Amino acid sequence: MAGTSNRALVEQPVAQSAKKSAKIRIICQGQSALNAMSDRINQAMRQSDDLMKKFYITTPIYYANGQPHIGHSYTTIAADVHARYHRLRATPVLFATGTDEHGQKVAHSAQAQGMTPQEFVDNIVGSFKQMWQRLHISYDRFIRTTDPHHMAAVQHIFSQLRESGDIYLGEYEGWYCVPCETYLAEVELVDGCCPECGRPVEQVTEQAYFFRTSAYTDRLLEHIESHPDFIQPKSRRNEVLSFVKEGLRDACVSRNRMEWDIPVPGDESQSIYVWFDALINYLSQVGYPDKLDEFNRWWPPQIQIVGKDILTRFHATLWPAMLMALDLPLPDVLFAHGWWITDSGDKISKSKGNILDPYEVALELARISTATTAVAVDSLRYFLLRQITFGLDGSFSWRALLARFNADLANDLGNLLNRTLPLVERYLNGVIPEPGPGAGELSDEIDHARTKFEHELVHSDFSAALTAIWELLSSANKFLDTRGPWALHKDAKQVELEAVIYDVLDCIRVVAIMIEPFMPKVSDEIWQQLGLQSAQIEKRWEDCRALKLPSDITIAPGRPIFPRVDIKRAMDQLQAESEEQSEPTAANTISIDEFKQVELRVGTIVEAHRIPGADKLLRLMVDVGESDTRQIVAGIAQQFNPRELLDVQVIVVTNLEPATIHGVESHGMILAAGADEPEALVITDSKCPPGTIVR
Ligand code: ME8
Repeated sequence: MAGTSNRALVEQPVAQSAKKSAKIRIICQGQSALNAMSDRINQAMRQSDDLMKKFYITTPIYYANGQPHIGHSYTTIAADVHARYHRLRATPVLFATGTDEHGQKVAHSAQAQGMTPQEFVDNIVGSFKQMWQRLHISYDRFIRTTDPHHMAAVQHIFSQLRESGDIYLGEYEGWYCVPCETYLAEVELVDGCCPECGRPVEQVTEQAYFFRTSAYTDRLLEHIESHPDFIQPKSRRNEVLSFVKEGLRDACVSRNRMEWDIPVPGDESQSIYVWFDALINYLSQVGYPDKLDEFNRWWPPQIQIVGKDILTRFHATLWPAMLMALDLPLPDVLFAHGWWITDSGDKISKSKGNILDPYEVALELARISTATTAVAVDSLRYFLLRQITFGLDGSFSWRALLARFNADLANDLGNLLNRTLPLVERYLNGVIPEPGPGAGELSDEIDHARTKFEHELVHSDFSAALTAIWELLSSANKFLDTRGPWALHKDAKQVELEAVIYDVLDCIRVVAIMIEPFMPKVSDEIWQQLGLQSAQIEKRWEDCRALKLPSDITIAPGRPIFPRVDIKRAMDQLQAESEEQSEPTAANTISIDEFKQVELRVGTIVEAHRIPGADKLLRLMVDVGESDTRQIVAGIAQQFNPRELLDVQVIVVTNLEPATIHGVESHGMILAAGADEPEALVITDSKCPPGTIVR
């Protein structure tokens, strides 16, 4: 018997839509209570599905300024699990994702690669779509902020809010982080730099439009307090509550005109702030403002999943305030998950240059394990959502991935299938038997697993939902061991033998349905091996109950889905390969792509100072274009007099990680010739505008 939940009394909502669904009180006292709970959850889910008749889920739209990585994939896989689960429940689903394509970041990256912004974003969008296909993401809609209907929606909303007085013209004075495209208050800076990316910020004073977020402070507070499930998990809700209680500041929603943006309607001197533009994607992708039938069909989202980085300042404040100003309902749930971080605790991100490509990881796992690529991708999906409780941070490790692969996938799941199918072939001519009397012994365990799974998924606790399935697998494995079909066969107890084999196959069927949202291809493969694919049996959530396995179907065993990995050998091999890769090649060459990662620009030295106590160093202020004047520390004090350097045009590595040298921050490097000591500066032979790209 599977154990009961260790929570004595749990009061939880039963569906995403907290407003619309009833709350039920669950008292876990034993199996009968669990069954009752299951029925009530299902009834409430059905009622709530009926009420909702739809499940609209979104991911953030990712910046189109770099390749998709494991962080983006994490959010998107999580959303995919919800979407697939609701489709299994026969609820109409709209799962939307997309790309955020405007702004200086994108324009800079395009320029650095010698492309037009349009060419650049088209290319990145291709990479995102390819990644989602490779990771078995079943999105329904992919929005691009450069889509004409989206741009029209943004301008429409901007005008509407200007007319209603929610947007007004004022003067912005303060700090701006160019890479994050974020205006920041003095108190938010960390050591004078952006709290998000750690890079220097610019001081700006400009006329700009403001959105009256402050006017919505009280309403938002009231909404969060009266909707306990609106912001999840709880820890994030508390953070947001304290942020809102301090009073919201009006948000600057335009800035001086840039080259790659949506202009403010009727004021071509201003661009619409990228976050205002980006958040509107959630509305425009369901037809707002002109396709109202479609919009009314889907709005509001049942859940919006974002990373914790973009919750408090954007999704939990600016966004709901915008919706309130538009008089639109707020999303039912905003869930902010944690970060995948490196072993040293850094967030994995484009700006930190430490990204991990999930497809590369899957290919490597396929190579190490000899599983198919599709299975390796699903295994990675499983790992990402099983390993870390959704909401917390986690660090990726190969050892942990391989351990899960062996223990959970190869042993618990794979072995159950690999042990059972040969029994069907050996004792039952490869045909699924009738359940017969005595079958259904795993029925309680199945009900328990399903109930727990549903309950955990409602709260996006993917890891706990998977644990529920694995508890069922463990029961099934134990059942097979203790009921020993081998002995039953020897004793010629055919009826019992058939019942035992039927129960285990039935349980594998249920598991195949339950893992579908997480591992769709593995689920298909199990379905296929059970013979249910050829028999054209559909996977439906309502069939996650005992004794629903059809009989008289011929199974179709295949090769083991999860071949076991020798972890020690694999780790040694990975270690050796990574050492090999980090050694310079014989010719000491780098690829053109590696070279393209170095951003070189023409910079004009506008100030040069000696650094007290450092006789080799100069502190330079270098204009690298687009209002970016960098402080750079250069080891050239013994060769050059600061005064000689004024107005000299040098070549600057502009995307070098900031460093502190002799207590002075340095944001870039200037190129100089000379093996040990700089002998000559690399300069331009004619005047170029600062910021000109060097290729
Ligand atoms: O913020 N761990 O786009 P973005 C987990 N365009 N998740 C991570 C992650 C990590 N290390 N790194 C990124 C933007 N993510 C805006 C969004 S929405 C209207 C506009 C995921 O490309 C996580 O979901 O920087 C995070 O919120 C998102 O990618 C940020 O993606």
